[in-house]
Amino acid sequence: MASQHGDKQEQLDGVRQDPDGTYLTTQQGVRVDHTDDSLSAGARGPTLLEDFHAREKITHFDHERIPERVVHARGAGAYGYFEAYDDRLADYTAAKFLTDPSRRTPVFVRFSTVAGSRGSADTVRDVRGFATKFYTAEGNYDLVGNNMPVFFIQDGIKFPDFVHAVKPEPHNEIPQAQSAHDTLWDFVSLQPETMHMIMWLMSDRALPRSYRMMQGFGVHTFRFVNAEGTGTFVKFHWKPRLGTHSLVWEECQQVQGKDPDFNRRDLWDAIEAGNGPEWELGVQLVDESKEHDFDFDLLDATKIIPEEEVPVRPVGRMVLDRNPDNFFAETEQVAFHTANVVPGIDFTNDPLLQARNFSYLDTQLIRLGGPNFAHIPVNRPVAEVSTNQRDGFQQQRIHQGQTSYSNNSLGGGCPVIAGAGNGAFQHYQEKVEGAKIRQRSESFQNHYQQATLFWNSMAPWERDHIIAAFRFELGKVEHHHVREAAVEQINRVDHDLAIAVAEGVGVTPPPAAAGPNHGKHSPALSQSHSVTDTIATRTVAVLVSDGVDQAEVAQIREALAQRGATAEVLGSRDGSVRGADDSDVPVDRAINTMSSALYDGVIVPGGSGSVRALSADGYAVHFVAEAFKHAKPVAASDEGLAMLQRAGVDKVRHAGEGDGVVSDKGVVTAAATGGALPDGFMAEFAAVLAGHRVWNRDTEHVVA
Ligand code: HDE
Repeated sequence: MASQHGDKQEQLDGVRQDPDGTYLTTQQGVRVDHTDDSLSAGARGPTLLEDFHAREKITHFDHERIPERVVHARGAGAYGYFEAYDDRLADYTAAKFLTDPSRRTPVFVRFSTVAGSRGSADTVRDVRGFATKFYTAEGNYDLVGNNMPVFFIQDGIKFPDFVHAVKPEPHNEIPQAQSAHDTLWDFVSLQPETMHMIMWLMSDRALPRSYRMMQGFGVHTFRFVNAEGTGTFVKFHWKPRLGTHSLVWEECQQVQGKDPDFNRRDLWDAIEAGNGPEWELGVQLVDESKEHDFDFDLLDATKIIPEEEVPVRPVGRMVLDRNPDNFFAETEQVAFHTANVVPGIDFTNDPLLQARNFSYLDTQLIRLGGPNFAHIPVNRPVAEVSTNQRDGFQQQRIHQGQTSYSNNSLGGGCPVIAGAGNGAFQHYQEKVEGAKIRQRSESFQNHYQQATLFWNSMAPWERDHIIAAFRFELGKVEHHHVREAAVEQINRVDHDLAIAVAEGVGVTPPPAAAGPNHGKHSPALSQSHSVTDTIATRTVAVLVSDGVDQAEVAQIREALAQRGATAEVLGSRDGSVRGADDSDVPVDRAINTMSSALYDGVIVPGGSGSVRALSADGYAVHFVAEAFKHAKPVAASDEGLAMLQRAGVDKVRHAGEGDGVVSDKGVVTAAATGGALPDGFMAEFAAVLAGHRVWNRDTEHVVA
């Protein structure tokens, strides 16, 4: 039976519990008449042991916590579905969910940061996890990826070393959710295979504007296997419909205080508003005969296959459209595992992947308390499960019958063993030989070429951000020799980059390049080539006070709503302000509770009283100045132009009387509007907003 989107939700309906209309009971179902005072011997006397309700309530509370994930502890998840575009991949894989366009396969996706603990902030400089569980009709398939296509290390045996280095330092547990500290950079400078991933980590990819606006990658080279048993190497890519966009670092740091749940809230709100995010799944396919045709090893997870060499082939799309009902039950208890594969998808000998295939099952045993975690509702397949596995903590099934072994005659031979003809997983028959040794392959030794490729492929503004990131990170390193060693590694990536970093962190710049820059580019790596044709789901702040031109506010709201974006009216006070015509203009939030860092752009409408009040309000002035500094679209009309002057947004051209709409470096203005925004004002603002940020502003104004 083909699995449909609803199946997983129907299954979950069986365990969902709504307290509406119920009486409070104990875990045993006994109704309780009082839950505010313990049973005691006299109103001021000792509490009695026989108070079963108090004991149960406190005991359960005492045991509410489970270990957080050793990495990727902080995350947010949602349900949705995946559907393949067509059956063309059937030549390569027997995986039905990728080749049967009539199926809607349910999914659960969890996004995460890596280094921070469960209570840390969202907008840290870090890799983001992008893990997808496909509840296919043939069993669960987990694609446990990241938002960067490579990894820090090549062999899983180094993972504990790497994670110990990046996590808070062991003696004082400082710093939380930061890579800017001595142990990480000490590790990096002594482990050159990290350099490619370090370039990604120092880039804006580490600061996603939204989980909905980041790519996902399977990272490893996996193997497709078709119905005939023929293998093809495959790399998985997720591309977001809304484009790949990032915050700027200063903004991230502010958001950590103003709204530590920024990315989590954004995902939740978008789904609640019916704007379920969408990604396209793509694959890069490499014929087995071409395994050795590259200047890197396909089994090395610190390398990409440049998209210009092997194009990404679109396969299908995924939409997330339902938030979980309960964070702990679903998002916290979901258990991903790279070894959860279905017929048609298999592994390669990538030594990082091999270690992962051990680690994920192992970690669930401690995290979820025993071997029955697959019975937890979010982890349950929609495919039929029938094993001979029995007992264990928290067994949730009641297995009937006398037998729990194969082969048996007493149970009629059930469960029966399937063959290839009725859907059994067939391991790819790879021929392997070799001596038993501990040795990194020669073909894994080139650690810098793709780090340089990444650097070469960046737009000038992306390079500025990378330099600033290195300077920030190494600037936090206390040991001078660690800074020096890191700069020495950077010099092997690119000499100019090394000089720029060294100069910012008090290290003597390397006198010469460690080798020539190969000069190769891969345009697909730059975020400047991402989607810029939509403002759907963007949020724009509209600053108002008493006397604001109410008609302009209405026009702004309308124009943004038409394009799928939202205006949030921020007032000098909450509730409402008075319009120029004395009408009530509703306010969504008070300015002083928010920050420009939480918005994609800002507009100051006209109205002399309003602009006079805003110009005298430090929060409002700072709001505009900061949005400009963070390269965001800024717009003002009529008297609102004075606010731009006040905020120091004065080195761009502003509209004068009779100019109509002027747009200069993302600052959109119109003068003497007479209370109605001229045609084209909001269209121009929307066009700038669709570009996400205005990176060609004078760099002296823009923060990296
Ligand atoms: Fe993970 N990783 N990992 N990892 N990883 C975990 O599993 C591990 C690696 C990734 O939302 C853990 O259930 C080892 C690469 C994601 O629940 C653990 C190695 C990539 C998530 C683990 C790696 C990832 C995890 C911690 C090196 C990108 C979060 C809790 C051999 C392709 C999944 C858990 C979620 C989580 C081990 C490397 C992605 C300990 C040993 C490479 C997205 O099992």
